[in-house]
Amino acid sequence: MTATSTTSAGAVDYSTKIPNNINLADDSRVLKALEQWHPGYIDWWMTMGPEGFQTSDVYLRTAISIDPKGWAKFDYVKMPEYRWGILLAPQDENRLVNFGASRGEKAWQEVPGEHRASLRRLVVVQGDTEPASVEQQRHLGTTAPSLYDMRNLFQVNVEEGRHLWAMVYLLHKYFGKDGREEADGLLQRRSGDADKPRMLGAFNETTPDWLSFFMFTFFTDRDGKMQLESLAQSGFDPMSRTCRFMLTEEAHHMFVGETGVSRAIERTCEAMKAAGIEDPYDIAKVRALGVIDLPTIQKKANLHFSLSLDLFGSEISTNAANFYNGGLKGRYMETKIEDDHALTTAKYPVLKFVDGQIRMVEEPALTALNMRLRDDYVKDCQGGVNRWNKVIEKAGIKFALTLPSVAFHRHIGEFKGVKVSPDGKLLNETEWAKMRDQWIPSSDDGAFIESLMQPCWERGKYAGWISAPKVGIDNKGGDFEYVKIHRA
Ligand code: BYC
Ligand code: FE
Ligand code: FE
Repeated sequence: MTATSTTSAGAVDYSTKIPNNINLADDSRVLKALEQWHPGYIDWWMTMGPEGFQTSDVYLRTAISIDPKGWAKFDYVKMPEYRWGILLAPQDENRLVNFGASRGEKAWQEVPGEHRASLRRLVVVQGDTEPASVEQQRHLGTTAPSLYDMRNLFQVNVEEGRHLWAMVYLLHKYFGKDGREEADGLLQRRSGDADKPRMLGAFNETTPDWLSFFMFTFFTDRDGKMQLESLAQSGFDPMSRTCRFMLTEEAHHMFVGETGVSRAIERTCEAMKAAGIEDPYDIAKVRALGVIDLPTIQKKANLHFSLSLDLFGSEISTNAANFYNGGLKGRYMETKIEDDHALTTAKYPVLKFVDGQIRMVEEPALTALNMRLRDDYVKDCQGGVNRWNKVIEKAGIKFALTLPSVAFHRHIGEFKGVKVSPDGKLLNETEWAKMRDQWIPSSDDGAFIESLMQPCWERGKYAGWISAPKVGIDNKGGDFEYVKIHRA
């Protein structure tokens, strides 16, 4: 890798311990703070990162520039030696605060005092999810269905690690002593820990198998995309710049999820066809083929969709209103929307639980911003589901995956505490208990999927429940040795 001493034209300086494109060498205070944080990070990575593969050589991409064209370089890397760095999209001198009460001001290069606590909160919540996902996924390497998939898992993991670095940089650079404390806290909480859990619900759930991993990267990384898109609108320019670069990495995570589920579906349909099974609900027969039946794939989608919806917070939120009014967190595609960007009088329809009924209610748009972002998210999810259904349709099988009602299986917001079916009907506890296992993976479903999770680490081979990808990574074939396994 060539080291560059300047950081012009988006190039990343790899000559320093912490690669960056922000002239960190000239900012000795922050450099020192990050160098002090680094060993704790490596410690965390070694104990909570991919278990059993820390000495393997993984064909990873590393960012060498933030130039949209050709920013990545591929090579074999041992994960603990991955060059996690600080990469920000270029600064635009003319950028403005584009929404809220300060609309029209020059974008802030420092944290406005009155927004300090809110901004720090947003940075910490965002930062907390990144290591959480690595922790959730740490056992998956052992059951990888191919070297290709294993490599994709590890690519996602190192990039989530870098996303943590991105938020830690903001904390160290802009939030002083309490920023440093928060940065340390990010290495102390643990996904699923009873005493020190991660901050948001979905990040304390387990990711027990590869279908869950693909659903997670499809549904939950997509929440990541939506949240980063709204933070990329921030009037606090360093936040915007760092999120903009993170979004370029996020695209690959969602690709891994969408194609992973798609390949599982494809393999199931193919096996059903070959065995002459027409009925997708003939679950015993389908499972006997060693593939995941489509109704179980639907259940996994129901689970991960509902958990991910919880990540948007309450439908009606004064936090969201304050974040927007303060110019800290915008809407998806904020600058493309044609309105006053202040939302002082606008209304927005919100699905609520009122008088024992599920109803659409007009609410002030400002407090309904979580709902709005969630609506944009649901649309984005639907596109992927439609592409999955094309695979099923092409195989000539009569089955379609659907997104459940947004009121189904919720733990945050309007619908927490009520039982609702995937098609949006209110249920009593008895009705719910009777149907639950038809809608959300049961322990039997989990055990069946687990039985399929046999490692398949031979070059060019794929586990029986998933088809080979259409194309490899970096123009390599499906039989490329994406991971050279040296077990620790
Ligand atoms: N679990 O006003 P409310 C990603 C709390 S994923 C637990 O309704 P608000 C990634 C809330 O904090 C993207 N607690 O919500 C993906 C608040 O507590 P306080 C991560 C929750 O504040 C895959 C209270 O309930 N980024 O990047 O409008 C792999 C009332 O909250 C939850 C972000 O989330 C929950 N689900 O919105 C790797 C962006 N929901 O303050 C990475 C930054 C709410 O009263 N975060 N609460 O103690 C935010 O914008 C907001 O914090 C939220 C919540 C959207 C999460
Ligand atoms: Fe991330
Ligand atoms: Fe991600």
